[in-house]
Amino acid sequence: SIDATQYDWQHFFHLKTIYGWMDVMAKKYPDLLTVLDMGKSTQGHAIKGIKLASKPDNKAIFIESGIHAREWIAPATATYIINELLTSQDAGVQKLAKNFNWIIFPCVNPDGYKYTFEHDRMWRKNRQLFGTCRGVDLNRNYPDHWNSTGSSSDPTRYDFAGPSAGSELETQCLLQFIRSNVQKEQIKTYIALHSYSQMLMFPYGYTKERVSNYDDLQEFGKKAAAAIKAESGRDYVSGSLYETIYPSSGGSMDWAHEEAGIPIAYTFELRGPPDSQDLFILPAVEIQPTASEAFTAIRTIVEAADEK
Ligand code: ING
Ligand code: ZN
Repeated sequence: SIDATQYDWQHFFHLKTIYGWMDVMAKKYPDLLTVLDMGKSTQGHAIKGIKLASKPDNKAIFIESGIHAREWIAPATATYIINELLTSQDAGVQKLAKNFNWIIFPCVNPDGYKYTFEHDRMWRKNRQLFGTCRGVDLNRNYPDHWNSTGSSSDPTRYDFAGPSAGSELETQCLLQFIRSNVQKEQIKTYIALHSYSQMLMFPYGYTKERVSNYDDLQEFGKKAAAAIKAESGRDYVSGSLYETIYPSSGGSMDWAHEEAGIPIAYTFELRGPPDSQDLFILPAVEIQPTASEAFTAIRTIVEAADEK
């Protein structure tokens, strides 16, 4: 275990270290950064995040990561983004930090994340008990067309939607946080980080019908993919989740767009490893370039939407 002051983007870190690092940064930047707590997980871990606010009346961008435990690159990317917003010398990044508020929760499934460090690297779900097995896929548990496609009613499955819509404490924490802050904080952009597949996806996941702002979301997504290509040479595909990866319902992004009314909503699938053994196990040397290109994509989307 390492000291939170030695946090970096060459290693993956335990939940405790990520939370410790956020506390260290909040102490270092007291005028800009506040540590937030959206409530407790099934096993009683706090779901902590940060708010970076230069001006109280800025519009806000919300970023959620780690809903799937084994996708370690997602929380690492979220902390990278926080760090860039606070420390970058790039004038464009400084402008984004000044003109938008950022609410970032790196680990919205803390029980699962902890479990992947201590017991099973490939665990995906939360750790809720169902008889002899465990876990709800939190990205199938949201109350929007819940369990209608691409999810399962079987608790032994990796994509178990849960016993009912919004049944899980982790889901309820996020629902309640967004519901009570979406207007107050003017949250206009919602980003969920996952791995792997190199995709920039927007609603819907549950149907092939097009969202009302499909053309805008496709345009911003294509611009973001082009910006990544220019930065790292990597190919990211942009499109609706349904047409890009696979139909699935009950995801956080569909809910954020449909019920919370957040117009700009994306789920990113970040890099997988170069050799396809265990596709969720990305070598730590890939953190920096992966996080950097993800942040480039977010910048591109936010700037393109702002210009409209
Ligand atoms: N992919 C996502 C998953 O939950 C997704 C894709 C996103 C589905 C949003 C539904 C809603 O399966 C990974 N790799 O987790
Ligand atoms: Zn995922």
